[in-house]
Amino acid sequence: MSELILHHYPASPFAEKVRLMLGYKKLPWRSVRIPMVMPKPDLMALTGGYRKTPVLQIGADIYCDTALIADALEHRQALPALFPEPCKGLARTLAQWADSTLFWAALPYSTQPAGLAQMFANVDPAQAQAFAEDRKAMAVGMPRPRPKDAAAALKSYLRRLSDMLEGRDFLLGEHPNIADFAAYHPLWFTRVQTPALADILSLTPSVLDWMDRMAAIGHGSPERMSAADAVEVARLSQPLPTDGEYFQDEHGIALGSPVSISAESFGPEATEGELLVASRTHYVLRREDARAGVVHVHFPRVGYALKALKL
Ligand SMILES: N[C@@H](CCC(=O)N[C@@H](CS)C(=O)NCC(=O)O)C(=O)O
Repeated sequence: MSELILHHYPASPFAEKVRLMLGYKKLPWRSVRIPMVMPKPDLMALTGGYRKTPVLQIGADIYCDTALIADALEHRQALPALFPEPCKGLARTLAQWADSTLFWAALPYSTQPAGLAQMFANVDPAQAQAFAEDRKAMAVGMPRPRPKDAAAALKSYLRRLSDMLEGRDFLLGEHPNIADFAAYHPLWFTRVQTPALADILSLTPSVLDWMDRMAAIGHGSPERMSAADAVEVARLSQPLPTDGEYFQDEHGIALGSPVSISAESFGPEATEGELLVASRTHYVLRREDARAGVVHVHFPRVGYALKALKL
């Protein structure tokens, strides 16, 4: 079986979500460090355009977005479950709220000037400037709350999480599930990357205790791999067969058509390829890359726009 290769960088909250899920399932994994800003040529060889962090590679199969990466990990190893019965619909929905609403309160709060100053304290100012410009371009068209409004929203959300933790160790019971991993990473960012602003978490001590329990899960023991070696793994691998996948046509686009897929918000960079799979939950594009060879790039349906390419 091909190794799990995570393309990520340490300060990425969405990557922290996946690192902990890998640790929770005790799955062995390889760690490839990617740049925090564009350009990302080695990642592009695999994804063909998608530039967000993290990306999971299994041989010549490339999984974009942590919602889909969670499904891929569950498929790889069912237990302990990220989507346990009977609350998997609730857990997925709570996770979606956390990855969007909670994340987009915690991030603007943490990246106000005092937080950015701490994040980039030991870094060349040109790098901090490049980061700010890169993220501004990614967030084009997105409303950004002012720090005080973000703080007010974040306090409300922390109280909601605190309410959920009354009488139990994790958000929906005695074990963590996808909702815990999704709610944890935006708060991890505030606590670990911008501690100057982390006092906000002390207002809800039960949330802090839960964060300690989540942190204790750990990342397992990843082994480093170079980006060039990861591209070579893709080149030497065959993508998994996709025949027999259910086809749900929402767009009037036949399988085999040239298409593009892009995130609906934050980071408009598209991946282009041949539509191989459009199941109820995900898409697979086939693309051929000069360095990586034939790769299959996987995206979730939710949050992504599928468009036919006019040739
Ligand atoms: N919906 C995506 C969001 C991923 C995301 O926004 N990641 C941030 C880092 S935490 C990002 O890509 N930032 C820009 C970059 O790393 O290039 C997911 O669940 O994977």
